[in-house]
Amino acid sequence: MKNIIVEVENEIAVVTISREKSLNALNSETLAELKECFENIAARKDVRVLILTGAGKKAFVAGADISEMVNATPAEGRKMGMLAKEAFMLLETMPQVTIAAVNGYALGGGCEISMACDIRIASDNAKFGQPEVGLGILPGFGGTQRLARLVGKGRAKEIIFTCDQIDAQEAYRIGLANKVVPQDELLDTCKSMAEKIMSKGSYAISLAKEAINTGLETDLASGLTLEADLFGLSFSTADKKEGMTAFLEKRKANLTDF
Ligand code: DAK
Repeated sequence: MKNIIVEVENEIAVVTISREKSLNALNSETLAELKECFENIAARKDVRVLILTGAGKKAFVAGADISEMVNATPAEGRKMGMLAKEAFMLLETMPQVTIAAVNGYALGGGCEISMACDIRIASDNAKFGQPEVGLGILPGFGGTQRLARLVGKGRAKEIIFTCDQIDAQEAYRIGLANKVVPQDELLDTCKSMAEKIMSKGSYAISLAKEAINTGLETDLASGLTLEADLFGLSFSTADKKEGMTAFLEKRKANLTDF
């Protein structure tokens, strides 16, 4: 792969978008590589957490690649949009837990790809924003949908309509970032959160992720029914037996299902 680096260690995949000269802007080639990478990781049993980050200390992802978009036809724009939609959906729905390590600018498509992750941890120099309407387009990689779901309709409209950049502390305050840490500690913080998550039942976590993601897109009664179904399914696992037996025997559980 030319534009991304994938490193797997201790069941954690660190995926680095590596186009530092253009602040890791997403061109079609990078989106295609991300799609392939997410497909591969989703099928792997030896990866339980994916951490997504950008190369360098300045940017996570400064958006879609403007130099590629400037002369794109509507058909090319649509193709790029579909590629991003497929890649982002894979990221959002994969059974693994996904953490965006936001190490600088997360603008436009950069903010949008971070929002397709389960959790966002920001470095203290991170800046989030949706500058698209200043370019004569609107957020098209899910920004109008995911931002409103994360921070509410009013705040999402303000961020999108004004193009204001939100610093890391403000992102934390409004629920866009889960945590803010010094830049030097960003990756280690993400990895220790990953380790904590991996010490729990990975299969149960994947079911909880599905219940949250799908449930939030439906009415409460249907969401609760889905939760009950997945709850029932969790009773079929070895982890459920081991987890409960370990509690009763006052020992640490060894949960292995995934
Ligand atoms: N695309 C291409 N190149 C970019 C870029 C981008 N998004 N952002 C930065 N660069 C490049 C700059 O052109 C510059 O290149 P050189 O001049 O060195 O060759 C290099 O990265 C360093 O950037 P700056 O010199 O500008 O650095 P500064 O520190 O002065 O400023 C900045 C940093 C992040 C504030 C600034 O670079 C900036 O404003 N960047 C653009 C941010 C932006 O507007 N992002 C949103 C892009 S629009 C679609 C759906 C969705 C989308 C597209 C299509 N479809 C459905 C089809 C998404 C759209 C977007 O994301």
